[in-house]
Amino acid sequence: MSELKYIKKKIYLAGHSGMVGSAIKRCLKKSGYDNLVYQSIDKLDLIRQEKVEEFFAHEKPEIVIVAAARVGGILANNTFRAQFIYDNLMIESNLIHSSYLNKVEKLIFLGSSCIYPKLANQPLKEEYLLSDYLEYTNEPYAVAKIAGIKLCENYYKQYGCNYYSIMPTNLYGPNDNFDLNTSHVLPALLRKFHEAKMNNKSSVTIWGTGKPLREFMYVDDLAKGLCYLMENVEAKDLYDNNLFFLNIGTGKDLTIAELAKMISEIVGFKGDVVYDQSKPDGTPRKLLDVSRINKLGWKAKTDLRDGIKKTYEWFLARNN
Ligand code: GFB
Repeated sequence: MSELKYIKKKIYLAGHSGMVGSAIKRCLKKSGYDNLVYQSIDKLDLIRQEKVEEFFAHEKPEIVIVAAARVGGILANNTFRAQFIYDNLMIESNLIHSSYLNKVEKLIFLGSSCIYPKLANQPLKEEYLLSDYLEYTNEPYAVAKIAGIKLCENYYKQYGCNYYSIMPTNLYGPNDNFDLNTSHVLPALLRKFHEAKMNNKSSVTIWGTGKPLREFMYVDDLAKGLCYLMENVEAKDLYDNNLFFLNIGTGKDLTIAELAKMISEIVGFKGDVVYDQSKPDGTPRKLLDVSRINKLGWKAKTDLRDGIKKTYEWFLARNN
């Protein structure tokens, strides 16, 4: 007999082709969950309520993981502001409500550490949610993600649904987006330093002042954490203890300038770094307090330098 209580359940993984979803898919398959369903966006547009309802009525999943979202780095968030709020509100509302209508047994919703107030005390404890104003560059995305947390919480409170949210820190790894206009900082810097080295450039330009602090977690760690929580933590374990979601991160951060140094060493770029201060810094710091998830028995394992090396290998294999 298997020790995993959900091993036979039909799991619908929304967002299976993105960086996060594909890591969760790898982890579930490796752990032996083989009753997975997923659907590509051309077959199922999660923004369309009717389509999502039809899909759920037909597939009848027992567990739902919400890794589908419109995501991007600081510039994409600040530019496509309407799309970031609309798409994310629609996707999560459709998935959570359809789960309720179809009696899904368990749902885990993935948010982001940008839900916290811009100037909150550090490290960010779960209870700091909604205690002050948000960072402007990603306010639309953050408001949508906060709505997702509140959907889960209140579907539990009113209907008893076993739904809860986890808030990952900044993630990186295989299948990340390396488009310089829409990506997050870590893949952007890997690509910039790599291309500068290949083209014998004397400098690389990075955005902002280099002073903001960020925490980065390898996406396979997030996937392992999610699989662990799926098996071991139920909604009532959180809500009955006045916890409305769980942070998931490494608990360590570094400045963007330090990150740039680390990436330039890994890539082998020897030139200078130039700061383009016309670009925004975003929030000064967002380090998650991970003591709650650690107490529940889970810790991130991958060292940042090792994770960046693996990501660079993946990038090279795709780009050579
Ligand atoms: O990763 P990133 O785009 O997003 O930027 P956030 C982090 C920091 O890196 C900012 C700086 O201070 C950027 O100015 N940076 C330096 C760069 N060079 C670059 C570059 O070439 N590209 C990028 N993208 N940044 C996002 C949120 O915030 O993080 C989302 O907008 C989400 O909502 C996500 O929460 C995890 O960490 O500032």
